[in-house]
Amino acid sequence: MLSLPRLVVSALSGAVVAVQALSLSDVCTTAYASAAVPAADFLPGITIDASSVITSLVTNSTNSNDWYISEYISYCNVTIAYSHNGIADDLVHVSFWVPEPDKFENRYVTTGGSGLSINAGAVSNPTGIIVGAVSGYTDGGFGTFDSSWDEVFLLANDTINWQSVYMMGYQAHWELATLGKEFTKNFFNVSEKVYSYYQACSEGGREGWSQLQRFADLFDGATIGAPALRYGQQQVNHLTAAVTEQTLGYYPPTCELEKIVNLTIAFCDPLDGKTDGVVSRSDLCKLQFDVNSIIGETYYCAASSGSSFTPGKRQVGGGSTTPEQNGTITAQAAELAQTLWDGLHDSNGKRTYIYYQPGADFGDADTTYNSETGEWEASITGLGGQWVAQFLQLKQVDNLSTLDNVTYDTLKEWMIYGMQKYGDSLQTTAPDVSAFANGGGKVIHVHGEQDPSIPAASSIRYYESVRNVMFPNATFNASTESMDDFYRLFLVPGGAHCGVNTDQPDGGWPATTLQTIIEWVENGVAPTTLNNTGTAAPSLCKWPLRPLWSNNGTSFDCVYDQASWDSWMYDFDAYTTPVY
Ligand SMILES: *[C@@H]1O[C@H](CO)[C@@H](O)[C@H](O)[C@H]1NC(C)=O
Ligand SMILES: *[C@@H]1O[C@H](CO)[C@@H](O)[C@H](O)[C@H]1NC(C)=O
Ligand SMILES: *[C@@H]1O[C@H](CO)[C@@H](O)[C@H](O)[C@H]1NC(C)=O
Ligand SMILES: *[C@@H]1O[C@H](CO)[C@@H](O)[C@H](O)[C@H]1NC(C)=O
Ligand SMILES: *[C@@H]1O[C@H](CO)[C@@H](O)[C@H](O)[C@H]1NC(C)=O
Ligand SMILES: *[C@@H]1O[C@H](CO)[C@@H](O)[C@H](O)[C@H]1NC(C)=O
Ligand SMILES: *[C@@H]1O[C@H](CO)[C@@H](O)[C@H](O)[C@H]1NC(C)=O
Ligand SMILES: *[C@@H]1O[C@H](CO)[C@@H](O)[C@H](O)[C@H]1NC(C)=O
Ligand SMILES: *[C@@H]1O[C@H](CO)[C@@H](O)[C@H](O)[C@H]1NC(C)=O
Ligand SMILES: *[C@@H]1O[C@H](CO)[C@@H](O)[C@H](O)[C@H]1NC(C)=O
Ligand SMILES: *[C@@H]1O[C@H](CO)[C@@H](O)[C@H](O)[C@H]1NC(C)=O
Ligand SMILES: *[C@@H]1O[C@H](CO)[C@@H](O)[C@H](O)[C@H]1NC(C)=O
Ligand SMILES: [Ca+2]
Repeated sequence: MLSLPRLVVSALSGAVVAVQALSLSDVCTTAYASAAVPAADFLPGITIDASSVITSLVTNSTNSNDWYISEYISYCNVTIAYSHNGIADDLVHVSFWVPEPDKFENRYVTTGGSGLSINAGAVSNPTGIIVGAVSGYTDGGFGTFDSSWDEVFLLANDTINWQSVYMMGYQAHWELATLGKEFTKNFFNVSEKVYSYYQACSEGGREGWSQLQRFADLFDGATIGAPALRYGQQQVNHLTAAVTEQTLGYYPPTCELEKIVNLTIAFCDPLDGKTDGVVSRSDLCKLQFDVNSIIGETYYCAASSGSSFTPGKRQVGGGSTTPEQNGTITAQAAELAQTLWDGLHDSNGKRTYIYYQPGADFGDADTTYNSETGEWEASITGLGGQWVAQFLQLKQVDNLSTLDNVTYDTLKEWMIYGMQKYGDSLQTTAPDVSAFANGGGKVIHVHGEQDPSIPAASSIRYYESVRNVMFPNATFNASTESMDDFYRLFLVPGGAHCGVNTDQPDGGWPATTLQTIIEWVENGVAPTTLNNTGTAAPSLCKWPLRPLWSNNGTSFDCVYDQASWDSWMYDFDAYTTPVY
């Protein structure tokens, strides 16, 4: 409930004579917004500059993103700057989008970033306005809202800007949401609790978990997609495909990989009980598809010209110019695909990491065509090459120059080095979230089952780590019930990285997840399934249940399947310490 109504009631001579709604333009002024800014010393260690406030009224704008159903929205964009005491030239900007007063529902929502960015700006933020929330994002102190973290990570070759690491890791989001909740209360005169939520995917998903793992009361609910957890492993894993090609000595033409994906989808689509162009059961695909069965199949792709690469932004798929390609799938390509699906192993055959599910696009494995030699060559993926060169080797460059001498064991060393170096900032795998759970917090976690950039099995591993650490003595069913009290995981059949898969469009994406978590938090309605836009998967099954069609694709069920569950479990025996 609001302490003051959203309508301003003017009383004259004791009688109500006028009821006038406050409009957005009434409150979207520097004077009004500045008065709502928390006191300068509201947070320890921080000085908030109320004179920095800038407001702008945005009317009838629209944006689109698979995470919400687009609407025309109006909001007041309020930016506020603050600085950390004792750090020279420190300036952090936060932006709060304020909804129209008659649409405000006593909520605050934070959105997060992707790739090496701490915000996804105008693309993610409408999700909060749509549910009647003040919606916030931060620039992390990296310069402007468009600056990405890598621009400020090094002060010089070999000198880390550690403040930026901790801001990116978790600090900036805690500051943003703590300020955002207070600003929201002040702006709308709310004396009671403002419900607070988080929604973001990929790096933004990692940022979300970084908060739930540390700050029990910051968010009442979070919807988190495909989080870049196990950061030390995750970033280096983008190099696994190129190093595997180098190790096996085979660089497949891009068309050959595309054809393998197409034939994998064709074989695995019906395994879920319905032939609809969507691999809803990539686990059955993993168990049943024999890639050697497609050796000799023909492929053809017309020549194409490529797109350019944007540093710091996640890139999936090849960007190079390719010639016409006409050939047959080779035994080497089949071996490469199987080796990738098996996941990274060190030279002793010990499991070091996991890969994407069969049927997912082979983006990381895409080669580059060298028009001078007429040969296909390994290509170093943007995030993988940059991570090692800049964040591990600490050079002001945005790519590795070569993979010469890089072996599976080198990848393992890099993974361990990154995990240790950034263990308390970026790794984000702390499995005991009992403070969040006991405080009544709820989290809906989703992951595209055919994600080609963060393995779906990564999310399952984290869920199972939380289960094992928090409920070590409970039976499987009892611990599932305990997990259900606060943490529900849904895989999106056919889903790609944080959105609909162009190879399997009918898999769809859940577009009302924030509304669902609000229902759970505010009304106690916990989701047994998740609404989805895809026709192939009308609703999403809650892990550990898996989708299955029967009666020739007419009945849909969520079932438990032990062999499938087992196929998602991995023993990371390359490490001597636990990797959650
Ligand atoms: C918002 O913009 C759309 C597209 O230009 C237009 O159709 C709609 O009428 C506008 N709505 C309002 C309230 O101005
Ligand atoms: C919000 O205002 C800030 C400061 O003027 C500006 O940098 C930012 O681009 C604005 N965002 C939107 C979405 O209008
Ligand atoms: C909040 O309270 C102040 C002071 O009473 C008032 O001027 C302002 O209009 C109120 N704002 C809203 C959104 O109700
Ligand atoms: C793979 O399938 C897609 C969608 O049907 C098609 O556009 C593409 O040409 C196919 N690729 C190959 C190499 O056959
Ligand atoms: C591909 O090559 C084969 C054998 O050389 C040829 O028969 C076929 O027509 C070619 N296909 C295309 C689309 O060029
Ligand atoms: C990184 O450098 C390698 C080797 O020069 C090159 O093959 C690759 O395309 C580069 N990657 C990016 C994302 O620039
Ligand atoms: C930083 O290191 C890179 C890679 O070794 C080198 O190319 C560059 O010149 C160095 N920059 C400075 C300012 O020394
Ligand atoms: C790879 O190893 C060889 C043999 O030790 C060495 O000569 C070469 O310089 C190394 N290449 C790189 C890029 O480190
Ligand atoms: C699990 O059981 C062990 C052995 O009985 C006991 O020491 C431990 O406290 C239990 N853990 C929990 C979380 O209940
Ligand atoms: C565990 O739950 C599943 C699914 O609800 C059920 O089929 C199974 O019988 C339960 N197992 C035990 C041991 O209760
Ligand atoms: C999910 O779908 C059901 C059935 O169409 C609908 O009643 C419900 O409101 C939807 N939930 C959300 C959060 O959109
Ligand atoms: C199964 O469904 C497909 C597609 O609707 C249909 O073509 C086929 O005849 C059905 N098969 C049986 C045995 O009913
Ligand atoms: Ca199917």
